[in-house]
Amino acid sequence: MASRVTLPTPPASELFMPSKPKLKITALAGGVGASKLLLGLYAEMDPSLLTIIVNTGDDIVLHGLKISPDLDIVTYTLAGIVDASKGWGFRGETFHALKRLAVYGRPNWFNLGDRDLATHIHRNALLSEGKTLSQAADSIRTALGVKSRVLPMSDNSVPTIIDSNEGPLHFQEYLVKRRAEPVVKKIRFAGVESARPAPGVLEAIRDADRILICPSNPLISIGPILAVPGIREELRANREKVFAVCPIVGGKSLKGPSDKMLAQLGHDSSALGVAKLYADFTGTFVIDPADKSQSAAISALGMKVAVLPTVMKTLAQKRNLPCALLSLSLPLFM
Ligand code: FO1
Repeated sequence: MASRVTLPTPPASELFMPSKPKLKITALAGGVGASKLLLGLYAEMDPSLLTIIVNTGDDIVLHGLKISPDLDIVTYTLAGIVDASKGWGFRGETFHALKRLAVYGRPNWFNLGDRDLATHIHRNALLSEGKTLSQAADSIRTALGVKSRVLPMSDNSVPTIIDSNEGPLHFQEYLVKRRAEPVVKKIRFAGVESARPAPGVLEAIRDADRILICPSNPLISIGPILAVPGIREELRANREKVFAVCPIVGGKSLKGPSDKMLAQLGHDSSALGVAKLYADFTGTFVIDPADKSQSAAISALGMKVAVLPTVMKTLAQKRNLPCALLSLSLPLFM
């Protein structure tokens, strides 16, 4: 029977763990929305026990180069080189190459920095030599000193297409070029029916002690991962181990246009609305104290509810949530 668990927020000093927990964690992640939590986990656990399964629906080909924004955002964040104010790209980046590309009449709405371009050139060189996207992602994270495994959801191309009031748009055109202004009518993951999970993805879910769904956009960050045949089924089979952190607090997105997109597609823009999308594969749904009043309705969906501060602005908040997610013992939620 589902039960509600309200956890007091211990001061950060009490959450510092004497030794790092030896739990194998597998996280499902988009880009910017997931990064703060991933960085906290990376610091608070043995990072070699962390595997991150990343959305690649955002991938796009520009200037003949395959760009994988979420893989790069996660990798740059954990490598400590991301531009923290934007959440993507390199810190201290320059854009000389992009300006030169514009001289040739090439589109420059997607801000590819000079340092970032080296990543895309390297990835493309590997792909053209016959390597897979997984192998390219592993080469990049290893070279940048990231100790956790970073897996694309699939080695197959599965672009997220937004059917909007302006017609079909690639997700990056919708988000970056059109600044999420078009009205979303439908979201498609092109070719997903024949896509396969990347090597290691299903095993990472199966073998994990705990599976975390990061506070990423449920529709266009977590949604594409769940749509790859086999992944949602594997999560369902391991439901008791799945902890999903809600990306909506007080009806608003922690990051990006999740709230607007949920509403435009007829979902509730609330913790309960997200819980309904995750109920079939989530054991414990983590909500912020601001949404405590929705606990009973979420429990009624068959999930346990943990109430934890999910907004991560201060240093203490950035440590508290990952520490709490690592130290919650499963029996507490039975
Ligand atoms: N987001 C923007 O809002 N504007 C950009 O020009 C932009 C460029 C960019 C370049 C490389 C990269 O890895 C990410 C980039 N992003 C940019 C972020 C990205 O498009 C989205 O935040 C993610 O796809 C959503 O997770």
